Amino acid sequence: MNRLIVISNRVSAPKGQSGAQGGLAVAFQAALREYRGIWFGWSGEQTDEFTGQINFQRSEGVTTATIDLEEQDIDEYYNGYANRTLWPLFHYRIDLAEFERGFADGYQRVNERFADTIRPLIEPADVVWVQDYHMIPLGAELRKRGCRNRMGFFLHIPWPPRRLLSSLPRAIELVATMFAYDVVGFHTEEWLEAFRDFAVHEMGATLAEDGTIHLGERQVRAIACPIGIDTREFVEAAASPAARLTYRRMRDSADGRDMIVGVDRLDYSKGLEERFNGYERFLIDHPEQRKEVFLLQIAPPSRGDVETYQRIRLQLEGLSGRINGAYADIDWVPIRYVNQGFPRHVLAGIYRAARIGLVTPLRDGMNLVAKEYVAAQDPEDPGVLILSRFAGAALQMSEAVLVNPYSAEEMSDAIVTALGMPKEERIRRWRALMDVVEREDVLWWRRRFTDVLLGEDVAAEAESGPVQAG
Ligand code: GDG
Repeated sequence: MNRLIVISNRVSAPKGQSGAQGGLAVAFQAALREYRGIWFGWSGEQTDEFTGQINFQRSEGVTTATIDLEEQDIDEYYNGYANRTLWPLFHYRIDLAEFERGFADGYQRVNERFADTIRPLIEPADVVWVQDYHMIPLGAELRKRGCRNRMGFFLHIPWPPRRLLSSLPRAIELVATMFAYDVVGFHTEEWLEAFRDFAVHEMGATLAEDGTIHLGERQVRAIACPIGIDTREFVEAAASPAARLTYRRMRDSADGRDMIVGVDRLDYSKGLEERFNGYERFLIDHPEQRKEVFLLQIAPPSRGDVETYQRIRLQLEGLSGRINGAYADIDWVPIRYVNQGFPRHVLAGIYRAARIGLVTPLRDGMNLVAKEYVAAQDPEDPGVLILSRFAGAALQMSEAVLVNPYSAEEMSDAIVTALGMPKEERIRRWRALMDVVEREDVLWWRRRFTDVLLGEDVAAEAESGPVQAG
């Protein structure tokens, strides 16, 4: 293969300058370590007038190329269409989705600007891999500019059910642009199935026997390919001096109590309000266990320019304050609510010190926190993962205690189950979970996607001969 060109909304700052990072950034640092190529995206900076000037940087074998965007682009494309239209809609929150033509126009304009800027950098043998919902039409824009390269697209968030997506103005036009790619990937079969359903029933696409989806002249191979974490790196992080120090600090401050931990970007899709309600239900129903536990919720703010995010922040401050006011004692508070991010090593130590990892998004493409929690555990005395059924990760992690995050009672029951779980069962469940986290890590993910993109999976099957029945 020639070079890999990865294109995403944001490009992670070179190592050493980064603070708290999203799942995508963490995944790519690991994925690009081995590849030659370019990682292209928005710098996160604003400029008075868009010039398309590219800022190249090289770090640890990865070249990053970034551009600045104008204020109007940021408002309409990023804060607008990406985060006020697509994000809520794709997370089944049509009540929060805003449909404004200006947002859609800005989204299209920025995708065209990305295409104009990156097109001259793409060489004939390069393979292009576009990431996520910010960049859906980019492939089609590159094709318009004569790009004949193999091109793939991966969606990191859920794909919504057909009837929900139909509420998006010009949904068909948007989805049609996905047929410019050779391969499109989703985390789970569920999201893949919903994509197929839309293509077939709303657009008249047809399914071929080999699984490709055909629309007019174009065909696309659609696959489920669940992302993982850099498991080895995370296991090492959990054994590092910084993690050990944090572990001891947490154990000391827990004062013999069991810690329940949640770590999420402050986002309504993560179900924090429902989580606090579920925890309160546990406190109400089990007064005898009250002072035996506490919940540490780490929630670094995100997308603070969008009003719904300011609102959820206020709601959570109110809710945690109310619960603490109602149940705290002079020597115990039920919730430690922390609005800041921590370095990964510190996070790893916190996970390890927690008896329960409480990961209860209302809807999540995958959820990497669930996997990090498992990877950080002590194999001899692991904690218990409570995981939402509606996280993509639940399909791989069936040995977690699975819950419906909308049900405070189920959440309360799950906490009781986890607190009372015998050590043998904890170890057995953890081993099964860790097997998946180790086997299907981020290296596996990127290899699987790029193999399909290059047609190497088919070549490998052909080489090993036909599969014998029986
Ligand atoms: C999207 C999809 C999908 C969080 N707080 C701190 C911190 N984090 C890190 C976690 C984890 C990452 O952020 C969050 O990843 P998630 O997967 O939970 O969620 P999203 O950011 O919503 O990511 C998601 C993902 O893309 C990948 O495809 O799984 O479904 O929504 O790695 O550790 N990291 C540090 N300090 C913090 O305080 N260092």
